Amino acid sequence: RLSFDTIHRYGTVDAYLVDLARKYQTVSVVSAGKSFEGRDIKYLKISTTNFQDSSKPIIMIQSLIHAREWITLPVSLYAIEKLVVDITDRDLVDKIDWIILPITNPDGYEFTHTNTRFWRKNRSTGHMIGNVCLGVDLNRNFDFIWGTLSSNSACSETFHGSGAFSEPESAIIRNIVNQYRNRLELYLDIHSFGSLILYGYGSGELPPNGLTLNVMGVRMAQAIDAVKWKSNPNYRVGNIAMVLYTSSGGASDYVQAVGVPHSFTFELPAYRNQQNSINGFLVDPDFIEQAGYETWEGIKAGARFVLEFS
Ligand code: 0X9
Ligand code: ZN
Repeated sequence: RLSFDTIHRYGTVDAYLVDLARKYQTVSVVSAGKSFEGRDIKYLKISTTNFQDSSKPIIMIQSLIHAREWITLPVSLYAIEKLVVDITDRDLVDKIDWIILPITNPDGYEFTHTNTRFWRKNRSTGHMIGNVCLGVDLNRNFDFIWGTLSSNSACSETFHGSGAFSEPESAIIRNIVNQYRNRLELYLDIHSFGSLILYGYGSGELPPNGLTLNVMGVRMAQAIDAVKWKSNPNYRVGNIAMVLYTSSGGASDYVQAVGVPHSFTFELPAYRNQQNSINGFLVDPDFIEQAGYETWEGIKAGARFVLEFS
């Protein structure tokens, strides 16, 4: 078991995923490919039957596409715990197959521990101008109106790369989504911060089922709000461009556009210090387990919506 009193490093999480797959019959670990610097990007498949032969709906959860958003990691780890080790909602384990990818951007993530705490992008050096500015914003690198509402400058925090899927980390997500596209019913890309549940598209255009996405988003938000820390704001739900800002190349937009019916970006609550000033990406150790717990309530509400209406 991994504790919820600290944010674990890549190596610890990586070993934990392998260990779980060894111990539990319902779990298999998949090495989906390597990051720019050569770290293995692993995800778990969780199924009470044979994942490959199954026709159950799939829910996919991913975290840490942005390196500095540390609080998103325990959310994935908590979901794994509740689906594998400490099962309280049998139906969700029996009726749904789960894909959980805890560390989408391992190079950037390790860099936030060893060098620059607020690093956001990956660590790809392939697009440097002269010898400065590296890294691509993976959440601008997907093939959804790529390059139109993002930055072309390698020095920008929202640099979109040299082309859609120029980065191994985003190509890996594309491959997973394409492999399971016909069974994927819900995709959650977990970010921080802002207490938001967002649906497509980043252009401001709504998918045909936009109203359904709103209803589902509100259900998830209400489930979280019911158990959240009172000092944190309620979640707000809406279209990415309307609630936040416009963007292209987003992971959740790509997944929605290729036909996965329900795709969301979560923005977890911000960290606030005693004076209530916001330093959003920092992590309050007391909030780690709570973040896992309350977000799991939201994920469960989403899963129940899938079972009810899909
Ligand atoms: O800007 C982003 O990538 C996300 N916000 S964050 O503060 N975590 O960086 C929001 C992404 C939502 N946009 C799309 N999925 N298009
Ligand atoms: Zn983010």
